[in-house]
Amino acid sequence: MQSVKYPFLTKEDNDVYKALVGEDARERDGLELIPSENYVSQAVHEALASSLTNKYAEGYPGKRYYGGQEFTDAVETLAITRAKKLFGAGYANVQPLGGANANIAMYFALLSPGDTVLGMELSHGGHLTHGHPVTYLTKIFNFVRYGMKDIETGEIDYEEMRRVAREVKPKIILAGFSAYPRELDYAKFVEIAREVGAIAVMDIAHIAGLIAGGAVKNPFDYGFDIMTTTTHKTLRGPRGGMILTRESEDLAKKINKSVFPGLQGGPHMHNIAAKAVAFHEALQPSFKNYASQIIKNARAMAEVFEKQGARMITGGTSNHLILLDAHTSFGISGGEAQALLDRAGITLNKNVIANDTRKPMDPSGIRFGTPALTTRGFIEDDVVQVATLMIDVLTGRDDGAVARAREGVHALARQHPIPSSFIHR
Ligand code: DSN
Repeated sequence: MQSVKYPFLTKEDNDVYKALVGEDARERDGLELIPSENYVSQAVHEALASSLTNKYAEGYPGKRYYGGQEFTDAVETLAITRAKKLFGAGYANVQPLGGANANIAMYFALLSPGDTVLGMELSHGGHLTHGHPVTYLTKIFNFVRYGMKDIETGEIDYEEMRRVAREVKPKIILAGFSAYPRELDYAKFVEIAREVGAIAVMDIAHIAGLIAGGAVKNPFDYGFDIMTTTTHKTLRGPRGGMILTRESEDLAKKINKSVFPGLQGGPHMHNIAAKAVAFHEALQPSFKNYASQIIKNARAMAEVFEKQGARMITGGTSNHLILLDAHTSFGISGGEAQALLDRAGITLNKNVIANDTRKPMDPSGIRFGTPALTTRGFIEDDVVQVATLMIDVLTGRDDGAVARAREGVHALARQHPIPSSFIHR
């Protein structure tokens, strides 16, 4: 029997109810290719809906400002212990409300106003919180850039990075990205950081699940000092952030002070409970298969676009995402490609590419990936069909092409329902 979703909302707030069932249907009937999105498990949903949302818990386990902390301490300690095990970390702070908060707390823990951070050029795949001029961070800290030497292969210009690092003496060398499809040379980053006396930090938000599942390298194994992350992307947890410290107790203490009371107030304990659940799931052997299948699927999609002669930034992918130059490949902007595919039930996002000739609000690129489809059980043959449907839409571009693709999308969605343990009830 079909369980009744939202039994109280149907009676008490029909407007919100309608929006929620609409989103449920969108997620169920369409194909989610935004590479930073995923489906959380029923167990994670249950933790998110728990009574811990009612509780204030400023402080850390065993050291809180308010009473009644028996169960908040239990879930936060579980989340910390599991996070440390997943990533081989000495210390974990699981309280950041998101990836931006995690990065801001990390900067304020390690820097004084005016200090320099050497981070990845944003149009080469970096992130807003790595020092985009629209963020307040640039009013306080000085951000300088490294980038790719060769956009067609994705090779980072490490020698230029070393030269700039020697010149500007950054306090932090920041690795990590939100739109870069290759692995970084972690040993090189650490070597340069040590040479100039910088702290090596990696923002692993996009690939945290791939690291946890052993499908890509772990920057801690190469000597990175700190890793920041979100918990809701490939790691498949609730929305939120986390900061991991490899071994320095001194750095970990600074991070804790910076998160609370420096930046945030009461931690969202229902969310921390959900993080603990997600970390438990990521520690299971099946998560390794999930992580490696994400990459196999992304590669299979890239091969289809390669055969089509499409231009992918860095020439393909070694992780979960593909950054495709829609303008060169199909003669349309990233925004037009996103809108066309949206109509067919395929969700992805327009994205700036390196040396983009178009404006950020309607850039040349589209960014897509396989974490959410892989949770639905898609394997290589299935994602090849998705890529083919995408090409049909991007080359056809008329109502007929969109309608035909929409049928194909619905058929694939029906063949791969969101697993029952991942449906929100
Ligand atoms: N918004 C995230 C992404 O899509 O990559 C990064 O913050």
